[in-house]
Amino acid sequence: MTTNKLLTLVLLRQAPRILLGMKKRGFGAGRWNGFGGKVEPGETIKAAARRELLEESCVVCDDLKEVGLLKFEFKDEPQILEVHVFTSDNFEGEPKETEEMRPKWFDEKSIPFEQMWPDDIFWFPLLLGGKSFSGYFWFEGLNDIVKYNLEEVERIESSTS
Ligand code: 6U4
Repeated sequence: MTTNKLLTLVLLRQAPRILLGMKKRGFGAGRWNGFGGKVEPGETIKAAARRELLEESCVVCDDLKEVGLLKFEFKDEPQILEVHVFTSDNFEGEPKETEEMRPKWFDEKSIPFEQMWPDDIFWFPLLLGGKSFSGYFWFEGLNDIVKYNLEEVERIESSTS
């Protein structure tokens, strides 16, 4: 039986810049990514997104908008990762380096896709264009996408957030 593991991902924007963090340990270490992690039992997905952002970057954001729902399946792995993507341009505090992440602002025109998860290059243009999106990516290992679906949607229907 497959189960879904719920994860969050927050991309903060301050036009024309976007905040990424270099993941220093754990899943996806060595890649630039948004901030996020696992949803704890009893926690809403949005609350988890806010908490992980604060823990990993010291930034407070009470104005997160859910814009993406991405599912990742890895060959020979029963668990599907269900990543809820949020964005905001309204937050408080200066991003600070933590044990997990080294934050850095990037110009939206020079996003380091070659040092990011390989799916990001597909859905970032939708995020940057202010669209909502839903996607499914099938991986073989951590670097190769064997198949994917990605579509723009009206809004994210998320009963749990
Ligand atoms: P801990 O609790 O430190 O062991 P860890 O294994 O490091 O957790 P965690 O909780 O930081 O993982 O969550 C992984 C993060 O990576 C989440 O923010 C979701 C994000 N993520 C996972 N797969 C991704 C992918 N294919 N593309 C992407 N982000 C992804 O852009």
